[in-house]
Amino acid sequence: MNGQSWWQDGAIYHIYPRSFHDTNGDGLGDLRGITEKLPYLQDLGVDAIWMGPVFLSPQVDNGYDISDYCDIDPLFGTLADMDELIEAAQGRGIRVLLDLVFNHTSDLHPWFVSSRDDPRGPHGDWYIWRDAPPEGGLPNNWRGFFSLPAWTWCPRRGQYYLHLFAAQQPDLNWENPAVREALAGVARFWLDRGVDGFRMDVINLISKRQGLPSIPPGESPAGYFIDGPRVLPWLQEFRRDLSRERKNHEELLLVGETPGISPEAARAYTGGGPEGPALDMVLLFDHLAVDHGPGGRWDPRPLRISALRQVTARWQGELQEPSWPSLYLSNHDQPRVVSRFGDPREYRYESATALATAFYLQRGTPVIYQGDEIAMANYPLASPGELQDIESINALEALCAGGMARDAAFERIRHEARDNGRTPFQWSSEEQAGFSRGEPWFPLNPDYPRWNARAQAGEGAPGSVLAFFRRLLALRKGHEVLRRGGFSLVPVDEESPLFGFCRDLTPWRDLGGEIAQAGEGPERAYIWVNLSGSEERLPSGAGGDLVGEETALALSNYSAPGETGLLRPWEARVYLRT
Ligand code: ISL
Ligand code: CA
Repeated sequence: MNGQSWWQDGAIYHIYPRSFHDTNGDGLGDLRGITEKLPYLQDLGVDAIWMGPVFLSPQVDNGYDISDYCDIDPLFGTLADMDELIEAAQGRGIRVLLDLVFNHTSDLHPWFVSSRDDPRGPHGDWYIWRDAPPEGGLPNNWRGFFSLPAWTWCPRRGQYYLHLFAAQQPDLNWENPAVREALAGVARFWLDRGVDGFRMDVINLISKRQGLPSIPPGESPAGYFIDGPRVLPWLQEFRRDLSRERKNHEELLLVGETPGISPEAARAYTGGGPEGPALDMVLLFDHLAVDHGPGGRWDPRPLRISALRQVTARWQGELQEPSWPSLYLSNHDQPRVVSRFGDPREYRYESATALATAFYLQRGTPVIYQGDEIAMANYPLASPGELQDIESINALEALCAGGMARDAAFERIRHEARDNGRTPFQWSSEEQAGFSRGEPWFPLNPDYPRWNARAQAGEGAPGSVLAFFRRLLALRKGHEVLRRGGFSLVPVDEESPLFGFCRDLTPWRDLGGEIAQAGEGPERAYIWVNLSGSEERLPSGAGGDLVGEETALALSNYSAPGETGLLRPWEARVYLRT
């Protein structure tokens, strides 16, 4: 429930379990590995962990294809390991969020097996089945997220089934109340074991337009399978269901992962109502499209900083009270942010810390992806054979099938491949970076001897991104204006690489344009970040000249003091007026 909630004050750390820490030498991170590293996370200053799916799964999509929601995959450990992790984390003041993948199951889930084998049985209607159209072809023209048509023929049942992801990830039929009840039961199972909330995978895809009509050419899937008609009532029902049974239900955190979401839908899902919001936050995607060309994700372009400013101002403006934004720069589906928006060669420390300052001090809850706090970079993918992720492999094939030469296609894929951000965590300069005693499931980034957590551990370690993250999170925690204050972007020239904004405790006022002006307030913060490798002068007027007069420098990613109105390459400064 919005208001005075722990997650608005806190920060979330996103763990990709198979790549975090391996304790039994099988090359895959595990639950015990997370438990072992809790002191590291406590030191960093995070308030919750969200871990990717660790449930029983054939691992076609690294755990996003679940065959039993209420059991742990032996790859990661046991239910007892999970209980231990929950207790140990909470004992250190760290809450635990699980990843619920409720749009689809694995095709090996007993529900799907039963649905496939017995159309008239108890699960016959639990998935989305359609007859082959008499005129041939597929039931409609929907294409899924993994470069595939969204339908697969099932000879056994003699029908097609819908899947917005891999064929091994059939979509559940949420129209059936028994499905919704079963899923709520799964959530209750985990709440009873003590977890504090959930990240809900692609939750705005659960409702499909009635009749499943084809999408007219040129139209977006919005309203067809994105933000469909019943997402909101179903989520409200889900929240009600969980809240009824939970004593401290206002503490329960529900975060929706919502690709392609519209501002209206985002406000509807998070915007309150008599029983509180359906979701507390949503994970947005527009800021991760600012380096995409017209061909989308597989058409990478240089970062457009003006677009980043625009998208930020737009969504900060859209998600006013009672909505609350989440702030993230990368995750297990994205390339590493320092490689993508920063300069990993010349200014790795500076650009990693600058980007963190520009994002995590906006209004909202930081969601930090494992490894970003030590500036982990993209894996140097050299050939298609190194790709392991189903999305990239399918996309490569699709580009080639469309007539692109294989080399050219791979060149596009390697920038954005999800594998980039999935390499094992770099704990130390020891063998296998201290990640595992065995052979890791995916090779380590060869830069680990220099870029690892141990090398950055000391408070005074020069060029320590980790130490900077600690200071950043502590600063946010220590100042109400950085947690609760309103946000206004400071205008700069279109071509400027500067990213500047003000946080202010007076209520946000829309002055009609992209920019709202900060009002009078007891506490105010100015954040200025240079997203380039050249020196940049702060603009005069509109905030730039306020810096330094009545304000004090509270944080900077350079140790030597600089000139007041001039930012050095990738310099980030936080000024506070108290
Ligand atoms: O990021 C993406 C598009 O830009 C997609 O790769 C991603 O599949 C989409 O955002 C949904 O992601 C979530 O659901 C998928 C799973 O593969 C992702 O790992 C998960 O985060 C299907 O469950
Ligand atoms: Ca292991």
